[in-house]
Amino acid sequence: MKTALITGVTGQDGSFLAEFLLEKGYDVHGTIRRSSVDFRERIAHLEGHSNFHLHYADLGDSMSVIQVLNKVRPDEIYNLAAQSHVQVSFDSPEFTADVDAVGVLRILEGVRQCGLADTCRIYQASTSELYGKVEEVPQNENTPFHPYSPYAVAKQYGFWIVKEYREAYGMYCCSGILFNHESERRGETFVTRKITLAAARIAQGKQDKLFLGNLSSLRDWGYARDYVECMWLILQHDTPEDFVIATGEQHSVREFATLAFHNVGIELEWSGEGLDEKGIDKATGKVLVEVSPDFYRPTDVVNLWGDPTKARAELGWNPQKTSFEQLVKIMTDADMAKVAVERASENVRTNLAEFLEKGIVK
Ligand code: NAP
Ligand code: F7E
Repeated sequence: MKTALITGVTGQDGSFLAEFLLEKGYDVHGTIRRSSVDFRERIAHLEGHSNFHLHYADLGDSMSVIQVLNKVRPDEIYNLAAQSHVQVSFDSPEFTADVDAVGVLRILEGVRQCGLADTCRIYQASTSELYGKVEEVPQNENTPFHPYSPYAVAKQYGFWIVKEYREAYGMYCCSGILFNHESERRGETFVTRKITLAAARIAQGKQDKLFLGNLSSLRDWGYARDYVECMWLILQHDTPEDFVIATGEQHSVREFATLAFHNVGIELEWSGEGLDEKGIDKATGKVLVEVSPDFYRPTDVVNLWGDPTKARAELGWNPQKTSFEQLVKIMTDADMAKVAVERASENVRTNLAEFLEKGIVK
């Protein structure tokens, strides 16, 4: 039985990867952080599984990293932990650099200090944000980097330090350059989930309007469940190499919103430009989507489009397993159900309060 350590197991990708590795028969260890509110929703269903174990560690704290490495002595490490929100990286650039850049070094050096350099394979969660202000479209493994946010600059250090440890010490460590991947477990402030949740709430009368930033931004969006398979495939490859993981298809934020609202029964039409652009409900004429400068970034990456040729050829990975339309449907269906459950429990609470007031229940 192989042993895997996943940093960032409570995140979107970490939770899918833990499920995937458990199904493959791995002993899976994940790192968690202490917080005043326990937020383990994405992995709650795995707790209690005999091959699933949690350990406290923070990528900003070398001692905790070394401690967990020594205890677990993994065959494979998936370093997914990061401050992963690009807009937040403009507000917390130093924290982002510490975790997303130096944190990677702490893992690599920790592996060496614990005498695991010859046996342990390391996957680093790299990102299409490295291409940033893109120098070529679509982007592949040879496209030059031009990081365009504090997040991307930190991840660029992570990418190069992994390459350095591979070349300097012959370690099996590599980066997956993953393009945006989404799911029903995506954090609620990333644009896709923000849209599907708002569409569901608007359709069920729980929200009036959605405010977004740059509607013309283009992304290559895939399904996170498909992408974690690739992380594993990268570590099973004969030689440690870096791979672009993407669908090879590109869509705008506006297209994503149009489709998400369509899925909840609302047809949007767009009118105006820039900050004045609005998404209007064709049936009622009501403005449902507006643009707010609050969601614009000091520098924004607007043209990401990946070329997954190498991953398809060398890893046998299928980049088109889940289509864009299926992805948006999975997310809108899940959010419609979530909002319906929330409404039902609100109704139960309201009815109970009314019954208590009227003395119907005591
Ligand atoms: P996510 O949902 O934001 O999860 C991030 C994880 O990192 C969480 O488990 C978080 O723990 C943990 N974390 C944050 N700071 C930490 C620290 N100082 N020490 C230890 N753990 C820490 O991100 P994701 O979407 O799953 O992405 C996974 C990785 O892939 C990230 O490195 C991200 O940058 C990268 N990536 C993501 C995408 C994408 O489209 N999703 C694309 C390319 C690359 P808490 O739950 O305690 O906050
Ligand atoms: O933004 C635009 C925004 O925050 C996508 C992370 O997983 O993928 C993710 O980073 C685009 C940007 O993701 C809103 O300006 C418009 O152009 O969903 P996002 P991201 O910045 O691409 C990469 C690959 C990672 O590595 C990251 O970890 O959408 N946009 N309006 C908006 N974005 C947000 N968040 N909110 C809006 O209202």
